[in-house]
Amino acid sequence: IQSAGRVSWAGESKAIAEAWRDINGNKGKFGHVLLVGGSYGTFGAPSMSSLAALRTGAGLVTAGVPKMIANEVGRVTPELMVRALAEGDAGEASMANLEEEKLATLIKGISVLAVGPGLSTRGEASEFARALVAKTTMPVVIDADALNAFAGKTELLKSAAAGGRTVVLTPHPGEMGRLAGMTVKEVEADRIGLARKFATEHGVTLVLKGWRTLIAHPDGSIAVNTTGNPSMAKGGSGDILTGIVAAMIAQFPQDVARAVEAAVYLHGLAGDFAAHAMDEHTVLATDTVSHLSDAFRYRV
Ligand code: NPW
Ligand code: AMP
Ligand code: MG
Repeated sequence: IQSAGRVSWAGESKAIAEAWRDINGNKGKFGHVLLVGGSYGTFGAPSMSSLAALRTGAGLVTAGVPKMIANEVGRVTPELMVRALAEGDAGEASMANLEEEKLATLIKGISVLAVGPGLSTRGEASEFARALVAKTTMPVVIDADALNAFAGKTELLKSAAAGGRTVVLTPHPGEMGRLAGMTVKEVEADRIGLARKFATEHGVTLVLKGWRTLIAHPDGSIAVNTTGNPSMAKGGSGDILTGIVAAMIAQFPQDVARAVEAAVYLHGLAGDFAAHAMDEHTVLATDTVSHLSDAFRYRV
């Protein structure tokens, strides 16, 4: 780490989440997250992302998911609003959602977009993800299958970030490899170098997940996360991180770098509290959400 130039600890940014919420605040002041994802068979992913976004403090959260799974996703918690998306034959989001009027309705009032969890790569889903990112201008968090949609097409990410738009990518090493056209082994060989290069060349914030998740900013600065444990090496953990990242950006749009670092730190810390209260084997990703309160309250 020392040989890689200046790095900081993600935990230093947690202070951003320690201040009281504005006493005059209302739900309109804490941002409206739109979580777009899900497909037949993976309704859990957008459900978990949405739940995490609500538990992190976003004012409003809407899940935009294929019609076939909309009711199911809505049942994760009644606070969640749901928009049914037009779908293809295999229950995946289709290009029809990007017709001008439909898109305008979908993104009305939205302050942060998160796209990818459970989206699938079937039918038009990948084209839909790319076009959704291209046709919108609010801060965007790109995860899971929406990252796969940009594999070998990363110049589109660069265009999306041009002009200073906040673009946050949250790949695990497998997704990072697909994005950058490398093997997982090559990704792991120099995580700091790769993350910094990708973030600066594309003008994006890159969250390279795993043990000791890295957060690389467009200016080349890097933060290392120290929280998290193997109880989180289970399906759903990343989907939950996506919701936390989006909700932190929604609440702290003026300081995206610290918002993303704090999100990664809180996610891991909630996982640490869950593992302590339960057992590394038994913790589920949703248990991590249940321990977010402990993470927010924790003072170093
Ligand atoms: P291998 O096997 O080592 O070659 P995928 P996904 C690699 C949704 N989900 N270190 C590894 O490759 C997601 O949101 C839905 C090294 C592994 O086999 C997505 O939309 C759930 N390598 C979709 O499913 C719960 C690593 O990548 C491969 C690595 C697919 O996402 C589950 C797997 O990655 C899931 O979140 C690491 N740390 N991590 C639901 N309940 O609805 C991964 N790899 O093929 O991108 O599949 O991550 O499961
Ligand atoms: P995903 O593969 O998209 O579900 O993301 C997995 C999430 O769990 C990421 O935030 C990882 O950083 C975290 N995670 C997985 N395994 C570990 C581990 N062994 N130690 C710390 N964090 C982990
Ligand atoms: Mg994932």
